[in-house]
Amino acid sequence: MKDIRELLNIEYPIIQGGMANIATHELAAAVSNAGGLGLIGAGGWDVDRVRDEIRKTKALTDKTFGVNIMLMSPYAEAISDMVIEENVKVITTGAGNPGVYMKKWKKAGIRVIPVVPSVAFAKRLARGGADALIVEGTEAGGHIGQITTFTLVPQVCDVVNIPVIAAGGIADSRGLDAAFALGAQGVQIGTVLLASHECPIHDNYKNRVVKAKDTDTVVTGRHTGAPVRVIKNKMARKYLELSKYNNMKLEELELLTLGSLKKAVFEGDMVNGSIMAGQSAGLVKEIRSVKEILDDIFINSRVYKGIL
Ligand code: TUI
Repeated sequence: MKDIRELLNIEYPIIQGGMANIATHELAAAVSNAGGLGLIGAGGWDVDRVRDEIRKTKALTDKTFGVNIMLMSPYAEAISDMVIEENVKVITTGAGNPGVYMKKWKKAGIRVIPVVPSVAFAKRLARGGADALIVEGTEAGGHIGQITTFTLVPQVCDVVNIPVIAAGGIADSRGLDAAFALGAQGVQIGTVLLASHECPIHDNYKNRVVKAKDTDTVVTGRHTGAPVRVIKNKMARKYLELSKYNNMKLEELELLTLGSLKKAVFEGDMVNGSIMAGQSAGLVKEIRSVKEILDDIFINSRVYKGIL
C-alpha cells in the first residue's frame, strides 16, 4: 500500500481539517509549512473567494496544500471545476458523496481523499477511485457521523486497501499512536488547531476551546439528519429546542448553524454563536503556534520514536 506521506509529499502524516469559515490561507499555509497537509476549507465561500484563498496560500508556501470541498455547499460544483483550473494537488471532501466529481479530478491528477463516517461509504468510495480515506468518528467537531473513531477506523481498515487517515478525537501524540495502532497511516486534526496563533478566529473562540472540559460539547440536529457537534451554549440549546418542537426544515436549521458559526468565528459571540469543536477540546490546554502543535504530535509519538 502507498505511504500517505509519499502520496501527498508531506513530512508529517498529519492533515488539517477543512473547517468552514476557519481554514483560510493563513492556517493552511502554516500547517503545510510546519510539515503537515494544510487545507483551505471551501465551505461557506463562493468560487471567487476560494480561488483567492488558493492564490494567497500559494504565495505563502511552496509545500503541498489542498482544498476541502463541503459538498452541501451550493457552490460545490463550481468549486469542483475551479480547483482543476488552479492546479490544486489534493482535495478532501465532506458532508456528502463526491462520486460525481471523482472522474474529472482523477483525470486532472488530483489526489482525492473523501471524509467517510461509515464502513459502507468507505467501501463505495474506495471502489470509486479514492486515493485515501479520512475516517471520521463522532468525536469530531462540526458535521459528524454516529460511529466512534476507535471502532470505525479498524473496521474500515479491514475492508479497503488504500491508506486510512483517522479523524475525530485526536489532539496529541497519544491520539496519533492510537490511530496507528488501529491501522491508520495518518491523522486529521481540527479542534487542536483552533487554539493556534495562526488560526484566524476570534480570541474568545480560542479561549473557549482551551477552557472546555470533557463534557462541554453537544450534538445538535441528530434527528434532522445533519448532526453537528458544538460547544454547549445558549445557541446550542436554542437549536435543540427548535429542531425538537418546530417543523423547521433542514435547510433552515443549516442556515441557522452556518450563520451562527460566523458569529462565533468573527465576532467572538460565545452566547449566540455556534462554537463548532470536537470532544478533544477537553485535551487542549493552551494556545500555541501551528509548528509547536504539529511537532508535539509527531515528535513525541511512539510511532516517530519507532516503538509502534
Ligand atoms: O463535513 C464535515 N464537517 C463539517 S461540514 C460543516 S459546515 C455545515 N454546517 C452546518 C450544517 C452542515 C454542515 C461543519 N463541519 N466533516 C466530514 C464529514 N462528512 N462528516 C460526516 C460526513 C459525511 C456524512 C454523510 C460524509 C458523507 C455522507 O454521506 C451521505 C451520502 O451522500 O451518502
